[in-house]
Amino acid sequence: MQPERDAKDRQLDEHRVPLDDVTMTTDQGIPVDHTDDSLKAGMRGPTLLEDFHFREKLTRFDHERIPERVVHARGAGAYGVFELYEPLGDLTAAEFLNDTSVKTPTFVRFSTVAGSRGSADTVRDVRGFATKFYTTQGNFDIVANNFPVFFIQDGIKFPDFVHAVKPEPHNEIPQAQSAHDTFWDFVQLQPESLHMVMWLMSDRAIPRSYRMMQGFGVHTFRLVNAQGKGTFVKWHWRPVLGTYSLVWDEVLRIQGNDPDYNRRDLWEAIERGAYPEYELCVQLVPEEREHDFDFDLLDATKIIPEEQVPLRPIGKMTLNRNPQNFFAETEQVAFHTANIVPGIDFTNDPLLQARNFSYLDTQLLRLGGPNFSQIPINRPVSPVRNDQRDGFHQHMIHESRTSYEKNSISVGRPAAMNGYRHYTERVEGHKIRERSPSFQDFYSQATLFWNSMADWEKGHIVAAYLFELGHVERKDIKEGVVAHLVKIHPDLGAQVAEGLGLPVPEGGPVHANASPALSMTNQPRGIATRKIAILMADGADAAAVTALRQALEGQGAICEVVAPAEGHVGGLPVDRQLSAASSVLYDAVVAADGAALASVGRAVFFVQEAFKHQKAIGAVGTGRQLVEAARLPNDVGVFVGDDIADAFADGVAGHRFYDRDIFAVPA
Ligand code: HDE
Repeated sequence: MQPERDAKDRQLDEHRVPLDDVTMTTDQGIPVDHTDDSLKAGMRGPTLLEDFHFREKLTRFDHERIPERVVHARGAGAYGVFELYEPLGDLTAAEFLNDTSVKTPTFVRFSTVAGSRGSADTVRDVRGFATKFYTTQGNFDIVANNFPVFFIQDGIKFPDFVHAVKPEPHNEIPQAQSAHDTFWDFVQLQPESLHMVMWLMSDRAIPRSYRMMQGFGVHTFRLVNAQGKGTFVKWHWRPVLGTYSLVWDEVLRIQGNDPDYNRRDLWEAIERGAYPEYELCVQLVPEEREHDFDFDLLDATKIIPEEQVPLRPIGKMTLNRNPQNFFAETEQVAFHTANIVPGIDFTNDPLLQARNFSYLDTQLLRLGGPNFSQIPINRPVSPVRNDQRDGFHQHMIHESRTSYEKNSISVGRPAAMNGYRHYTERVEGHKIRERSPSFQDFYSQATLFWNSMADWEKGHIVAAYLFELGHVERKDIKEGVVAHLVKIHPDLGAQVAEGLGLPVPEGGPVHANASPALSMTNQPRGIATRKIAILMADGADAAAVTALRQALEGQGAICEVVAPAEGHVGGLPVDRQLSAASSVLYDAVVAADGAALASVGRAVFFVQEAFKHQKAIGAVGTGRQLVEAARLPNDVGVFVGDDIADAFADGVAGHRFYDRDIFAVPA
C-alpha cells in the first residue's frame, strides 16, 4: 500500500523533473540533436570552442562534486511520518507535540562518522541518526547518534577529536577506522572519552541494520510549556524491531561482500513495504531535580540510567518512502541542532552550544552559501517570510519594495510577533576557560556500562580492544590506555593487558552499579524482516521447504532460495546463485539439500561460516547431509528434522547462539 502523500511530498512535486520521452536539451533549454561527437574542424580536426553543448556538458561534469561532510560523510536517507500518541501540553507548547491528529512529515539520514562518502557501511563506528521534522511551526531537527554519550564534553575539543580519529594526515591511512595510533593517543590523554569508547568497542558500533538500532539526542534539552515552565528532556529513538548487531569477524567479510550493506538493507525494506518504525521516547527531569544526580545533566559523556528515569514513549516515526535522487535529497539535506520550534529549547551543555554554531557554519561552505534552506529537501512546509535577502543561488522573488524593519512604507509586511521565545533563565558567573568540577568523573559510567553487559558482550568488548590496540604501533599509547581500563574494571584491564603482552597495572576499587537496559540481551526480539538463506539443489524436498518457508514468512521473515544456478530448483524460483551469495548477508541458514551440495565446497563453507557467526542453522530433508559434511564441532543452535519451524524461528529471534563454542571452527 502506498503511504499517504503528506505536505512535504506535495511540496517536492514543484521540484521533481520527470525524464520520460523528452528531447534532450542544454541547460538553456535548447534542443540537442547529437551528443556523441564534438564539433570539429574537419573529420580529424581540433574541437571548436563554439561547441556550446560540448563545453557546457564538460563544465557541468567538472563541477558535479561538492565537499563531503567533514564528519558523517557516508549516509543513507528516507522519508517518514511522525505520529504523536497523546497531547503533551503540560510539558511543551510545540504544536506537533500537542495535536494527535497531525502527521508530521520527516526525513532521516543515517550515517557513519569517520569514513569518507565511499567508505564501507559496516565499520566499527558511531552511527548518526538525524531526523528533520517538517512541522507546522518550521523545521525541528533531532541530530542524534546511536550511542547516548559522546567522546568529549566541550565542543572546543571537537576538531582535536576528529583529527585524531580521521586517517592520519601524513599518509591518509586508515580509512574509516579507529584502530590507529592517533585515535588511541587521544583516548589515553583525554579520559572523558572513556565511556563513549566502551560503547565504541561494544557491538553497538556494528549494527545489524539502521532499522534495528536505537537513537539518542545525547544532550539534555528543555521542553517549555505555554506558561513558560521548563522540563529537562533527553530524546531517545527505540526501534520497534529491536536492537541487533553484527559480530566483528562477520563485518570484515561483509565489507567485501556488500560495502553498501546497511544502505541497501534500508532501501530494500522500504521498497518491500516493511517500513522501519521507531518510537520516540523521552526521559523527563523536572527542573527542581536538576542536581539530584551524581553526574551533571550538562555533561554529554553521561547517561541518565533508564532505571533512574524511565523512558516515556510519546509517538512513533514510520519510514515509508525512499528518496528519488541521492544527491538532491540525502546529500543536500542540512541538519542543525539549533533548528528548534517554540516549546523546545537548549541547555547550557557546552557541547551542544558548540554544535549550535557548527552546523550552520558547515552548511554555508558545503552547500555553497546562505540560501541552502531553499534547497527542496531543506525547505520547511511552513511559510518562510523575512527580510533576509540575496546571496548566491537565491531562488525566491521577494515582492516587497522594502526589506528592513521597522518601516512605514510596506503595509502588511512580515512583522515579528507570537514567535519563538527563548526560555528565561537566570545566568551569572565569571568569564572563565575551565571545566566544571561536576564534569570530572571519567570512570563511573564506563564501569556502569561494563557491569551491565552480558558475558558475551564483555567478551566482544575485550576482543575489540585487542583488535584496535593491536593496530597501534607505540607501546606507550597501549600502556596508557590499559592504565585507564583497569580503573574502569580490573577484569577488563587485565584481559586487555594480557592479550597485549603488557604487565597488568594497579587498578582501584570500582562500584558494582549496573543498568540492565544497556545490554542488548534485554532488548525486544523477533524474526520480522530477518533474512534466511535456504540452500537448495535439485535433490531438495520442495514440500518440506515450502512448509518451513510459509511458517517463517508468516512471522515476517524473508527467505531466499540460494542454489548452484539461477532459474528454478524443485519448482521454486532461485533468488541468488550460490557463487554470488555469502552466509554473512543472512541472519540464518537452512540446508535443504545435501545429496548434491554436501560435495560443493562453497555450500559447506556457507554452513560453517554461519555456524562460526553463531547463527541458527536448520536442516530439512537431505539437508542433514550438508550439515554433516560441515563437521560442526557441536550442535548448539542446529535444528535438524522436518518439524523444526518453531524451534528454528525461536533461534533466529534470539539472534545468535552466543554460548556456542566456535573456537575450533576454521571458517
Ligand atoms: Fe555532529 N556534526 N558535531 N554530532 N553530527 C556534523 O554537520 C559537530 C555531535 C551528528 O546526516 C556536521 O552537516 C560538533 C554529537 C550527526 O547530515 C558538523 C560537535 C552528535 C551528523 C558537526 C558534534 C552529533 C553530524 C558535519 C561537538 C550526536 C550528520 C556535516 C561539539 C548527538 C548529520 C554537517 C547528517 C554532522 C559538528 C558532536 C551527531 C561539522 C562541532 C554529540 C548525526 O557540523
